[in-house]
Amino acid sequence: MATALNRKDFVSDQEVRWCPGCGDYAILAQVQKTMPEFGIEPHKVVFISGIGCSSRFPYYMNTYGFHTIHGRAPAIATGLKVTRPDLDVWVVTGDGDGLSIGGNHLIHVLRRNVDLKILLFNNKIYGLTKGQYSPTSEVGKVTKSTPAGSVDFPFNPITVALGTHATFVARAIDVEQKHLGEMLKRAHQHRGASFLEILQNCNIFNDGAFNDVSDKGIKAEHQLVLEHGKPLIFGKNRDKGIRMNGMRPEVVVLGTNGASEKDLVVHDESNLSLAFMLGNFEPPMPTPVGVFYAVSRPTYDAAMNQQLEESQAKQGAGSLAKLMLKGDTWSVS
Ligand SMILES: Cc1ncc(C[n+]2csc(CCOP(=O)(O)OP(=O)(O)O)c2C)c(N)n1
Ligand code: SF4
Repeated sequence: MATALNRKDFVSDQEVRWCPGCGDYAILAQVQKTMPEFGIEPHKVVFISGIGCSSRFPYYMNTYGFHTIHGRAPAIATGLKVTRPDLDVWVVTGDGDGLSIGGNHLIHVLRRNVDLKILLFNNKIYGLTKGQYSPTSEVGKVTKSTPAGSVDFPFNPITVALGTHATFVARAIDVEQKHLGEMLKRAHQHRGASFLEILQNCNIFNDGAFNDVSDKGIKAEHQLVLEHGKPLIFGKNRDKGIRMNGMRPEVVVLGTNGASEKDLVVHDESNLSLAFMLGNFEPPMPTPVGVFYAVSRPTYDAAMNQQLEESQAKQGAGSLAKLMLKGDTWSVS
């Protein structure tokens, strides 16, 4: 009988080189802790990243991995998954890597529904290049590259993913270890492109960007944990909820002004309109975490391999040499 895997099986011998206190450590620790539960041996797992602090992730996993080019991890991961569907392929990217230089690649990998698990570490800043504003930084962000404040309107990773009709879209927080573990499991269970945004603290260049949802003292008042089939309730005393006022969501305090639990919106992971509504929540609305949207659709890799098999069954195995020499050929001297 095979021995059960444990966390150590996924820890590499590389020295971890992130700044002390970086949120990336917590994410790494949780991935290494959760991975053994999937029952997949490390040599069947591949982590593929682009460029950024977050993209150093593959070095620290005792799995196969590629540290590839800026923003292009989705393209490389697609090629690998299509040719080796037996592998468990993960993509690790940052908000700059995934939404700026790699924005095009990210939206298409989600639209195609390639069976990849995509972890986007969102620290709302470029960490590796020393703190320039990123596509998720808020308007007015003062950085070395925007001394008078950024005038860019930011991207929202969740609604970007939903806009591609991605089949699994979720959000977790670096320091919420148990919840992050649950989200990693859900992302892994899903067949198709799973998109998990992880709010990550860059304590050097953007410290406290997510304090409202991660600070122990106040988070309960600002965090809305999404659970399928359950009403949208939050607050330290679980006394607040989300109710529709016509087409607009509003926060109500249960037990006041006639508001009761039965008036609240019930979360439904298969409802794209609801997912968009929740994805657009910004303070003073609570920040949703959990699975916004999860539906099933054929995957690109499976469809492509099926098409190849059918073509081969009809026409026999192909020959690249014959294909190259088909039609007019000429020699260049
Ligand atoms: C083609 C190219 N353009 C720009 C850069 C510079 N660069 C390296 S990482 C990075 C952004 C990283 O930010 P993010 O993805 O948010 O990752 P973090 O470092 O915050 O984890 C940039 C612009 C590069 N390496 N290559
Ligand atoms: S610069 Fe920020 S994101 Fe990069 S390792 Fe340091 S704390 Fe982490």
